[in-house]
Amino acid sequence: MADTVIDGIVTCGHGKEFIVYAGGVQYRCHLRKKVKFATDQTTPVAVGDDVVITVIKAAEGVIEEVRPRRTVLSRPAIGRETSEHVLAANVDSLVIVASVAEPVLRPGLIDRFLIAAEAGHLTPAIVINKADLETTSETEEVIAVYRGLGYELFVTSTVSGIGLDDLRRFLKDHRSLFCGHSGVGKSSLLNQLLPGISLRTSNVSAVTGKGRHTTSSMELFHLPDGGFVIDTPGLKVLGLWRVDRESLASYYPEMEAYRDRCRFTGCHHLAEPDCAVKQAVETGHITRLRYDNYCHIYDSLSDPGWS
Ligand SMILES: Nc1nc2c(ncn2[C@@H]2O[C@H](COP(=O)(O)OP(=O)(O)OP(=O)(O)O)[C@@H](O)[C@H]2O)c(=O)[nH]1
Ligand SMILES: [Mg+2]
Ligand SMILES: [Zn+2]
Repeated sequence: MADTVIDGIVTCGHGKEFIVYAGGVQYRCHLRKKVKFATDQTTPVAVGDDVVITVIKAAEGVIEEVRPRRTVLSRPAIGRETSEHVLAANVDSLVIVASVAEPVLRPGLIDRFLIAAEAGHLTPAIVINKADLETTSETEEVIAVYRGLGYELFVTSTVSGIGLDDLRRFLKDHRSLFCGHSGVGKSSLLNQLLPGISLRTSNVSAVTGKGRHTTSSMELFHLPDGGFVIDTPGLKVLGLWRVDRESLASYYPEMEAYRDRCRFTGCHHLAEPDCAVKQAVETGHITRLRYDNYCHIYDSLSDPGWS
């Protein structure tokens, strides 16, 4: 009997083994050698990849081919910065989750995810979760700044239920990936947004105020009306793939608008004299919050060992 060859989507990966969902069935698959060595990336197959598999047993197969990726969420491979690590493929929306408190809101990570989304052709959205906790003026500022820049931003709480209907509507028919620090409530949100799933969640440590890295690997969940959502383990930092000091400002649209008015072409908007961007920060046309994030990320890009 001829082998059955079918199309599927990678929903989960553990070491050399991948789960591929095809025609309503989950297949445990390994990779054909030619797929493994087809690229110089550390991730020849990523969650979200459209693949072709040969079925070898009832629920077992071999990945024969990876279809071209429409979008990628990438970072430099840890310990091998010249190699691309594709965190997920073919995702339309990157849902960047932060929380009002526990853990504290760090807008620097939001910017890193916004940059990675743009670089990989994903549309970003921001979720500020745990709205039931006491909100500080810094949090209010973050919400105002990103809304002011035109980003879709949802304020949510899995405790009070605020914002969940809007977020559910946003996810409908989309392919989304939830990302952010550990403990911000990514899995808790998905438990409420997706019918019939029950992901493990756990408390933020009272001692460190940090999440406990409860989710340990990525997992893809289909939505009832089409599309999917991927839950991911919390990240402390996100290294930026193919973003360097020269190109960083191009990811800050509000800074790009002033670039031609700087005295020097190729101005980095740091110590240079007559910098229109710095003047715009002084006059409040560019927010200090975003400019500071830019400066921090710029500094981090100097260290070749950084990831
Ligand atoms: N007060 C409050 N607590 C929440 C809310 N959402 C989640 N939590 C709590 O926050 C803690 C962490 O939630 P998780 O869903 O495990 O967080 P996560 O982002 O998936 O964390 P990792 O899997 O480690 O990346 C749990 O104790 C949740 O009950 C919320 O809206 N308000
Ligand atoms: Mg989780
Ligand atoms: Zn400048």
